[in-house]
Amino acid sequence: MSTDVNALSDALANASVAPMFATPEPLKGAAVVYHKDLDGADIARTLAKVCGVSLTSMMWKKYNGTVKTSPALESGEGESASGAQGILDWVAEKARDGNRATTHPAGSDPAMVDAWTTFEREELREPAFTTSGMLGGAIAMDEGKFGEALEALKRACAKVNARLGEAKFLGGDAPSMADVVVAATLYPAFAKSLDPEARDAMPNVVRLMTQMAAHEDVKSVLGKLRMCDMIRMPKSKAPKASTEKKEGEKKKTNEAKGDKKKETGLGLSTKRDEDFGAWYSQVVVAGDLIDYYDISGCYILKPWAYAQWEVLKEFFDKEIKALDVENCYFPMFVSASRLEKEKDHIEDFAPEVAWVTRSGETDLEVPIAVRPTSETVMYPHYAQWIRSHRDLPLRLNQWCNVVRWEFKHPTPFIRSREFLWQEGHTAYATKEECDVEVFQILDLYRRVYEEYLAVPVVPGKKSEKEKFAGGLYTTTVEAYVPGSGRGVQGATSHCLGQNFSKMFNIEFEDTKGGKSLAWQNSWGFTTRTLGVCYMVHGDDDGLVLPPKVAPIQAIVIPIPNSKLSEDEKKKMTDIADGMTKALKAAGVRSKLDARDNYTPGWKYNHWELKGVPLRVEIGARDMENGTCMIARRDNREKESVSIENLPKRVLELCEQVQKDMFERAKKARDENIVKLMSWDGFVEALDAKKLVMTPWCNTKESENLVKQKSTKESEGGAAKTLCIPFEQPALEPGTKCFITGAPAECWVLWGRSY
Ligand code: 87F
Repeated sequence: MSTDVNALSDALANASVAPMFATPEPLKGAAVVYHKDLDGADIARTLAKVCGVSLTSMMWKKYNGTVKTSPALESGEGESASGAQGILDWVAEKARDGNRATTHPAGSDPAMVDAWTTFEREELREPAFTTSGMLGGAIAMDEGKFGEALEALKRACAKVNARLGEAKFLGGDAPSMADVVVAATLYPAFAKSLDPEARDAMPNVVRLMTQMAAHEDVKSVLGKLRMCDMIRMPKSKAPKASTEKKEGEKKKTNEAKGDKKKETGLGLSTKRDEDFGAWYSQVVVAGDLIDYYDISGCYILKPWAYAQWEVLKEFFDKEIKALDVENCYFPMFVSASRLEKEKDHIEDFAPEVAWVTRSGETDLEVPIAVRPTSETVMYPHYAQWIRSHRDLPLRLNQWCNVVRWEFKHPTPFIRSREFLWQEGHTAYATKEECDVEVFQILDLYRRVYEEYLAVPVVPGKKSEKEKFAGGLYTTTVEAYVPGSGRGVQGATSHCLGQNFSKMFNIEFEDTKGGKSLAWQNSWGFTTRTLGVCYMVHGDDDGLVLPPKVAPIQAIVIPIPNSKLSEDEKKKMTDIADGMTKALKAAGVRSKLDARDNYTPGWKYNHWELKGVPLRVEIGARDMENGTCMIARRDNREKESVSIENLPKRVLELCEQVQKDMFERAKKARDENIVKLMSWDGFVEALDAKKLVMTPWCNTKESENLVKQKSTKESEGGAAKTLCIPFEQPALEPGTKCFITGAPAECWVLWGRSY
């Protein structure tokens, strides 16, 4: 085809000129491209439009030429080309020969432009088309292939992103052919398969896309750029009773894991260590914890998650009652005058407050806020209730929801716009009493994480910059997520000092008849705790729940085979039922899964995804021997046990699993905290997903400096102080702050964080 380019050139009609591109020489003649939807002709059509090559678009059914593949092109001179690439090549050549200033604008490196168009063809196009095609229904969904394509797409985008980091456009300062083809290719991928989390990782590509999408000629061919808010997988077909059963009977026992997944259609398509964010998004849905809702940042907590929240709630509720804290409930609405009373407290948070401004069609006379926390809701009433030292201490807690209209990327459990929590608000006559309570509560938070969720935490004090601005000091338990390398604030217990009592006039007559301001604390933990647990323990097969919070600790699954008579099958179910009852009687949260419309393989996957710690299987051989099998979710070990000993062994294993999970998480955490004495290696350590302990001068300026430098020196984002751990390594006299060189006051823990 290349030999006839000049002839074709002559045959092309005058063409419009893209305003943001160098003006091409008008080309003469015309060509028609016949295409179906989603067949790749978009790239050629866009390039043609932008570069002023006249290309008319016709639907495939109008085509009466000889080639079989869509799209196809015919020029006025009888020239033809077929297939997306063939047509793109033709257009590119046409544009290039007609006006090289457009495809390779002045100031660009021609080799670079060509390299990026080759890259588009060889690395970007296939995964972009596969993912958006599968999600859009044009290509049959194959979850394995989809996962691979999505990974490849992200890798390719990462390359584009890295290149754009140094340049305005792929070819240099002006948009070139490479920018057009890359943008056109990514258009459907941005609409369907690159969700906000994926896009967060490629800010330069997003910039290129929005720039290109603003281009009139691009818009006229490709339309408005739509960005997907989440990947919507086509609904997987629920296993049909009859076919599932037949498959199960056809297959003998112990299918290989891969086969099992194929058979059941269950399983995660993204591996945790390949794309942590995507893995987490999948695991919380596949693990039956949440469902998405039609308001961004709001999630449905399904029974499987809510039951875990209830376990934590029950523990904590009992413990605080033992400390004489009483439960109560305050309204969820707060007036502007009260909310804004404590200026320091609200200043930073104001943008996140949600307001009710209307009822029906009528605007409210004064808008009311939805509680983001209840200090300002409760304290005006504390002022009324507290008159004398005899009214103290006042120790109240409420279990409720709060709303914070976050603008950062939402993540189920970790950052949502509405969440559940407990908030404790106490008032004492003295600071000493407050101090004691702050630490009692912090230790309960530590226990929630370590004893229940099997997640190790670092208890410590927040820096001045990171503490709750309305209070005196903030204590925290900080967890670590190895998969993302981020720290996460687990829960906080604040001493508020007398700041709020001053503002809200919480005054009491002391023992000597004088007036004193109350000393106050507030403390809270949220449903985030659960998200941390899922992130820390989950694996490529789904959730891994610690026994202490698992709503079902042991799932009992009978494995009948096709040789068994109906009577024998019934007998097996009865035995399994008896085993379940014995487990329940021993205090094990257990359940029998005797559903006959699912195969054992399907059930294994199902309960694995949900993270059930122990699976108890009983097969035909077991039935003869009076035994059963126990399989651990956390390390996949299996053991045979007599049915008689089952409850005792399951109880032992629950303890063992709980302990092992904690130890494993602790080891992973400890291995990922590095000590550094200077800035050298700081960003490298963060990039290697580590937390960093350093000697520190304990000043806000140094924290700002670290924020600045870590942002500049890496694309992974800023680091901040997580806490000043209460357990401090020895600080040799004369040790200098790692960043300012001033005398160090303490060790501090740094990290990127949620
Ligand atoms: C968002 C909007 C408005 C956090 C907010 O930590 C106000 C706030 O006050 C706000 N986000 N906070 C701090 C909450 C402090 C404190 N409250 C009681 C707790 C634990 C429970």
